[in-house]
Amino acid sequence: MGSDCLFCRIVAGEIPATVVRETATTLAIRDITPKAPVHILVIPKEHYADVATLAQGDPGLAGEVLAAAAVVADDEGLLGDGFRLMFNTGRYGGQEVFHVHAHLLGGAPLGPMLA
Ligand code: DGP
Repeated sequence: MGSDCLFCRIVAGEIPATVVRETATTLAIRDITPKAPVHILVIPKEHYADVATLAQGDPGLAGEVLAAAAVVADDEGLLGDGFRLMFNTGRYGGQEVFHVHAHLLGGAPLGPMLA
């Protein structure tokens, strides 16, 4: 994808971000508009538009995103009280950035999902 994609540009180092974890295939960054005390985005470095495209195109990489999210949740001290991991997908899902990213949210009670 490249220059048109915000998260590809963050992966490339062209746009700054607060990186909390990096692997060969994934990057975890703090969300610029956090909706919880901990709000981190976990993305594959390779461009996939959304989680369905990623899971169908490279299920192994999808697993690496989940594994990275679990490590970050542990690093952030979220495993005891729990956290929310979610992928907004497509227009009805409220997705705004079309480079797949898992939202890792925690650090306070989040309430019911569809309140
Ligand atoms: P979504 O609606 O699921 O596509 O969420 C996109 C998220 O990306 C939203 O929570 C705000 C975040 N975001 C947007 N622009 C930037 C940016 O430049 N840097 C970082 N770190 N996060 C961003």
